[in-house]
Amino acid sequence: MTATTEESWEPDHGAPYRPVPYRPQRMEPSESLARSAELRERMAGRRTVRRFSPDPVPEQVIRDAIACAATAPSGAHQQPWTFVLVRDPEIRGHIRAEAEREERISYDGRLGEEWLAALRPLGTDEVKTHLTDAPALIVVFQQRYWLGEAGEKRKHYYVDESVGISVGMLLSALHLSGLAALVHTPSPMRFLSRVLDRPENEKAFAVIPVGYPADDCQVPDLRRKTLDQVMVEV
Ligand code: IYR
Repeated sequence: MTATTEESWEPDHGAPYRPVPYRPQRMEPSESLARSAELRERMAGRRTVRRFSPDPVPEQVIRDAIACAATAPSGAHQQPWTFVLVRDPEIRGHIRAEAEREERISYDGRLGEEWLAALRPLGTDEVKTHLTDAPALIVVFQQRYWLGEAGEKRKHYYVDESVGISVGMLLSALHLSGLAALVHTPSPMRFLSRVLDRPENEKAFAVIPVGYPADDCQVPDLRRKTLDQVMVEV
């Protein structure tokens, strides 16, 4: 399959959309069932990885995953996201140093005892080797508002929801393409705007190291809630 050719998009404030037909071919229920069962199993195999191999990953796979994430629905179709792909080892080192500085303060008590207790089973700490081991970081920014070239501002709606959905789609795309990832949320994340030189309307949402698990990678022996525990039928 060839890559989709894309036309660039700019917000056209207030202009109505032209309705166009949407009639995807309906899938046979048996085919749907085969696909949903396979997807369910593949998604159940996704694990958050904290120990990455430095081996490079095919850059196009990451680009495709970001393109998938950018198909997410968003409030008023404002698409309030920017995905910054960082491969440069020096910048990753810089991000790691700044993240660890903040995390050290967090783990030394800023999080509070209840939060630290909730994290203890996972064994996370302030050492963030994944930021320099993984060959790529995707730093996701939320566009808190739209900023025009002349400095005009417009509200964006449901930004947290929209960007959260797109990150979920990003993680699914990465996993289904064979790459491991971690959602890292150094807190506070303001340093990322400075290090990555992002405009004032953007706020960091998460840092997502991407790569292959290290050969000696281990993950916690955790279990997920069952379908019965998460789903209620009325
Ligand atoms: N942001 C910190 C702490 C942390 C918080 C939660 I909630 C986690 O699920 C994992 C970690 C860190 O990245 O270590």
